[in-house]
Amino acid sequence: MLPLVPAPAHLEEHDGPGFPLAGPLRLVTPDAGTTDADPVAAPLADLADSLAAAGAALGASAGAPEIIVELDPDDPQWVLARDVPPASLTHDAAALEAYRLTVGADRVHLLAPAPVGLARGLTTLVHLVRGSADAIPAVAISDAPRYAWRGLSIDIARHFFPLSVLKEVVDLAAGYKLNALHVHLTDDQGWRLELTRRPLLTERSGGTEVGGGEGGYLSQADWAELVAHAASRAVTVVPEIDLPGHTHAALHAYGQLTPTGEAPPPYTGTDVGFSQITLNEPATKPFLDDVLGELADLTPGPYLHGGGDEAHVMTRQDYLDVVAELGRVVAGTGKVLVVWQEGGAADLPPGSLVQLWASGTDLTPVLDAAERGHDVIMSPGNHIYLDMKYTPEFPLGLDWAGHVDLERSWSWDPDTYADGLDPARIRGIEAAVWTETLATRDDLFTMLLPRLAAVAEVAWSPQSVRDASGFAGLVPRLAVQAPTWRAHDWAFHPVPEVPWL
Ligand code: TNX
Repeated sequence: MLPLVPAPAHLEEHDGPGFPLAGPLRLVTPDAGTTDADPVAAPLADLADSLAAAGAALGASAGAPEIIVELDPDDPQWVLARDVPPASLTHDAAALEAYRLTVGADRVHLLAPAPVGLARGLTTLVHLVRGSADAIPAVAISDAPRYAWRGLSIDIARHFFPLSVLKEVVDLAAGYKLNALHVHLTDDQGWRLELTRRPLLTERSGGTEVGGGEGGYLSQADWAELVAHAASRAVTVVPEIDLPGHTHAALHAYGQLTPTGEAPPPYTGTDVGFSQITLNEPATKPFLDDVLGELADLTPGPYLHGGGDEAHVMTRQDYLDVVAELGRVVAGTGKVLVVWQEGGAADLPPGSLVQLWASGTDLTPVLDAAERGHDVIMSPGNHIYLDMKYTPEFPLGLDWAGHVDLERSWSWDPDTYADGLDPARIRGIEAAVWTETLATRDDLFTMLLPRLAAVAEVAWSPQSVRDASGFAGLVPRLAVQAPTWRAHDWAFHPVPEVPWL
């Protein structure tokens, strides 16, 4: 058993001695790892740390056992689209995340077509170092992701989580080869990103949250730091402004968005679906232009999430009109729109993505959008909503989508989940953690771990590899992750089915 989550696509274990971890070593790295903004820099630092912790002394000269980290874009074995630079989180970009790693007695050799592939391979190597006693077993790994979009959505609107926690969440996600952090920045209870074109959003709605706590918001400098930190681990940040429902915090800040012109008092409960903005108010279009325009300026990644969920009090026409307007505004910024599944019913710009979430409800908008050529992100609540309780008695979380125990988060196949959805339209999967009931960093990590690691395997590993492993095969690979989580002081739920180390 190799201590790897997610399981690699191809793995051969060889006889003979492995690579010794104690003693002098030589680490040979490419230029790709020399700047902080490079996705190789942070994983290389992790590798150096893990080797030092294992007792290796880096800096040996030629002749010592060596770890060679090397770019080789021209190897014909990589399946690459060579003419255009791929946009992030697309199939072409996923091909760059491939790598090959061979481990023998004298040499570890990591090869990839691009820095992002080296980043993923280094992550594997770090897991091998952490999980091995004296020597990394002799293996040959050839790996690439199943899905291009492998995300986590985190709600910082219901309860606010600051930059420091978000950076840790990036580190956790990247440690399991996830590549998208979707930040739910706005909701009825608060507005969490400073926008200079609309300063009242955070002045009036930055300091409110569920339960009447103090809330908070990300300054523009915080946002830039989060995006840069994510980039250093090859993670793309996808900001969400939830529209046209889930907008009470915006109405509280800018009363002219309401029919009466009056700003309502802040909302600190946990109901959903009661707020709306419509194109019937003349203030709405300028608001959308300002908010989405500035958000686009602040966000280097290609995607803007426009929400679109649970607009329960709107007429269908008002809803479709405002989502179509969202599409026009986002397209005008040059970004790609992502909407929750209900938005699939609207007229969306070509290339927009639709995010499935509500299991057991009407999936028609998703299926129709896919028929029209839109790709789909799979976030079925009954498998990968990590705000669902593990068990009926669990003190944290909700249960509207049922209970999501560890096995449930892992035992499903995105390609066959939704009847009638062409698997070719599935861009990837994204777990979500909503924070109505999660107020502290420990609450948050307790819900993420261990399930996020299991979800990351669903996102990365081929279904055939998971079928061969079975849930029983996942259990020991997860058990060995606990020391790393403890070292970071990340709380986790010690589910009894895993013999935690
Ligand atoms: C549904 S999922 C919501 C959120 C809630 C979540 C709680 C989605 C697009 N909307 O507003 O926080 O359920 O699980």
